[in-house]
Amino acid sequence: MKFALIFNPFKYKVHEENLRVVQKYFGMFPPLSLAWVAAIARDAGHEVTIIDARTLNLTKREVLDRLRSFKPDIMGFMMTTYMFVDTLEWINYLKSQLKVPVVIGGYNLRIYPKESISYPQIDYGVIEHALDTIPHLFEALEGRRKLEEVAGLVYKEKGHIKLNLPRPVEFEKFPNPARDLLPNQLYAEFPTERKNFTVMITSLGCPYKCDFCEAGRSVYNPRSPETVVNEMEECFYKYGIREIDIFDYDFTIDKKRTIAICREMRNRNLDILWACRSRVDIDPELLKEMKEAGCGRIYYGLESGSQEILDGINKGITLDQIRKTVKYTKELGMKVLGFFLVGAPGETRKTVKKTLKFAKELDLDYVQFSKCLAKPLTPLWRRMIEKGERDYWQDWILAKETDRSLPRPWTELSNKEIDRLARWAYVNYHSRFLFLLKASLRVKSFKEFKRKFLGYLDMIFSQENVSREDDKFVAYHEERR
Ligand code: B12
Repeated sequence: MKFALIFNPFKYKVHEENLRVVQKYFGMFPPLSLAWVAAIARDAGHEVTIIDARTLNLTKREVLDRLRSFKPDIMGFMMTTYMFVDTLEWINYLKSQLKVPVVIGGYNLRIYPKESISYPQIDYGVIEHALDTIPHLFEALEGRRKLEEVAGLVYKEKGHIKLNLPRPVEFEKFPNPARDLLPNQLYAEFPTERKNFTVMITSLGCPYKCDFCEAGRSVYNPRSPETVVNEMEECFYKYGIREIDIFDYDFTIDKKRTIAICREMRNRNLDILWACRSRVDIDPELLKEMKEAGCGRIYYGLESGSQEILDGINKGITLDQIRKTVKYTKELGMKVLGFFLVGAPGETRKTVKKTLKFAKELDLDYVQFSKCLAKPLTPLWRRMIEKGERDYWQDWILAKETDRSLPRPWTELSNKEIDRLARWAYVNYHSRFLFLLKASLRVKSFKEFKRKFLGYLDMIFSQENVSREDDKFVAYHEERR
């Protein structure tokens, strides 16, 4: 089979957790999910291409031209809940022109599989992982298997939607993502310092139980240290990659595994600058190992400067742990980014002020103030559904809802106030003479300077007080400026 995977650009949404300026400067990232799917399909003997229309800045028409010359038997798209309509619009257009079957996959399929394929232009959906489902689906399309034998597939038969339950997979068995099909030289993230840059996933799932996160209590499914470092080595030698952001929910969950990865990176002498996400209840010994292996940046989920808020969201950390870990990370010479929530359960103006003060006291290199949201699968969302509220996200997928700011019954703050407070926190945090001076002195290239400076200017001068739609939204792309 000839399989074309398309990654479409997406707009800013009022219902999402980030402010528009953050979404705009967040970065150009490789469509990693599609690169996994491509590698899986190729290992099963199929011919695959990935068109990263977002990064290559391609119009629908240009993608169509590329597809016409590739002549796919089937097209594939990754769908998230939030950007579902953007991807659907691309599917509508390409399917109307090419008339080949469409298969979709991605996190949203785990939540709303039947709703997602209820559209006539979508033929198949992969509910969880593609590892066995895609090879088996293609066997079925070639007449060597029946559709009802394809585990993890949602499909249509005589006007009815059928769902075959997925089987658990071992992440260790996945081939490395097919980065050879991606324009690796074009990716960059707001804080990146080197090129080429990529993102990596070394484990699936997270055992913690934070109320605002959709990944909590999911099965932790790690790849072995050897497999992880093999992938890094492949990135280094084959794709000229010099900086990697490890996007695992928490890279440091298993201390032994993380240490083994760090030591193996050092054994193989890989000059890679890397970053990862972690909780603050991390062992100092592990932090030292990470620094020695080239870790330059850690993203900590700090969430709030108020202990009551931290306890209320089930975060299981203390302000004191945050202070100690951030201090030690900085002493070791690693940069620290703090993720904070605005509008968490019990939030007031006073607690937001406390959070901003705390962030300043910690003197973080980067901060992110996200609006707390009842995202699908989060405990916050589950509780709203249990109380009998309509599921906005399900309605959104079914096109019964529009993009709008969602209720937050857990705080006295209105949505408008939350928007304003998040904006105020960003502006206030960044507009300090010493912070700006330090940030400017650390910049390593003109491109990095430009990206950060433009981001700052946009944040100060063109950020709206209350989130609104933006029909002209285009994510920042340093190669296009
Ligand atoms: C890297 C990444 C990105 C990258 C690249 C996009 C991508 N997914 O490739 C960037 C930064 C661009 C990105 C953007 C966004 N992302 Co993102 N991203 C991730 C991340 C961290 C890793 C993806 C990954 O490789 N996982 C490992 C692989 C093995 O698992 P997988 O992605 O689920 O893919 C498997 C299956 O789902 C399936 N599959 C996936 N796609 C497809 C497509 C086809 C055709 C088929 C057959 C199968 C299939 O097969 C894959 C292999 O088994 C995940 C979190 C995570 N840890 O997974 C979030 C995640 C997927 N993103 C998420 C979100 C919210 C977004 C954004 C909306 C964020 C934003 N506000 O801008 C955008 C939307 C992008 C879009 N086009 O719609 C959510 C989705 C939640 C949801 N309910 O849909 C996740 C789950 C994070 C989270 N917990 O909130 N993301």
